[in-house]
Amino acid sequence: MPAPRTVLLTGAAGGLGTLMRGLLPDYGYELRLLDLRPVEGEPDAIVADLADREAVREAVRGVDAVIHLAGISLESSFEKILAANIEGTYHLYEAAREEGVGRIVFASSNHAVGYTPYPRGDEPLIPVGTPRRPDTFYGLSKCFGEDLAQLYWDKHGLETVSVRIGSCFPEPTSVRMLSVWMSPADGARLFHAALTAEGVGHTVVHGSSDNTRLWWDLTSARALGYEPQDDSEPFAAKLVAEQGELDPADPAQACLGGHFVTDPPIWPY
Ligand code: NAI
Ligand code: 15L
Repeated sequence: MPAPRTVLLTGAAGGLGTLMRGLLPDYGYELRLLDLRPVEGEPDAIVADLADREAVREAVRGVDAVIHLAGISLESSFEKILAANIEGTYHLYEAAREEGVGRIVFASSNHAVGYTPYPRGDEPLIPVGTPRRPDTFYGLSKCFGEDLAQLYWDKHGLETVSVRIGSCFPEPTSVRMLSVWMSPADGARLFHAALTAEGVGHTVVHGSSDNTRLWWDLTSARALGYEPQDDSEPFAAKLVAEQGELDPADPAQACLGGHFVTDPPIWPY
């Protein structure tokens, strides 16, 4: 696949979309933007709902690849998740297939496997092939997205890198996030690797920085050429002083997905 240049960024008005709008142009990409909401300072952004199949098809027409961030990014009702994350992602894949787009980078989430206990002591890092254990309807929708990606690769030759993102924010804000944090700069490095690596088929990778307290294995991400440069540890002393170390005896602090495993999820996480 020739290196992509024009990339559709869905969810461009959101937190991660805003960070990536700032960082990805430095890698030489021309971004086409889409969101349900207007994108501040971007009058040319496409304002459309993923429910609008014609608009989605028009949005993907002529792009080399898609970074798919749009959707509901926390737990919600099943009906809302169904429309935005499940049907919406299906509409995007159908549009990409119809328009001959070669690759999608799909924003999956740690919450697809959120009930997985994080490693204790010397236990091995969580492998990317760990069984799915969604912690919410939201996490379930990310399992669907990963399986949809596999189907479209096997059946239609449309490639995807599914990035199970940990927590991509300017700084980690909880002790849990120290283990799953992906700095925005590392996020851009990983998305760039996912867009340019050869022959990815459908590859699932963990999305985080090279954190001292890392919980999961980054081998498949590194195999794409991703070389994380950041580590959350400089934020650790302050967060641990404020919040204490995680208590694995507390169900809300025992798993990869943190408070998402509780019913209902406890915010903040
Ligand atoms: P966000 O909630 O800030 O942004 C999501 C954007 O999608 C919003 O601007 C929203 O308007 C748009 N959107 C929602 N429904 C839509 C629809 N039906 N049609 C078109 N646009 C729609 O979320 P954030 O943090 O930027 O996350 C982006 C993606 O990455 C999400 O898919 C999220 O699940 C995933 N992710 C993010 C993580 C993070 O740490 N930020 C961690 C794991 C996954
Ligand atoms: C996610 O999947 C969410 O989209 C994001 O807002 C954070 O909650 C992140 O996971 C996390 O687990 O910290």
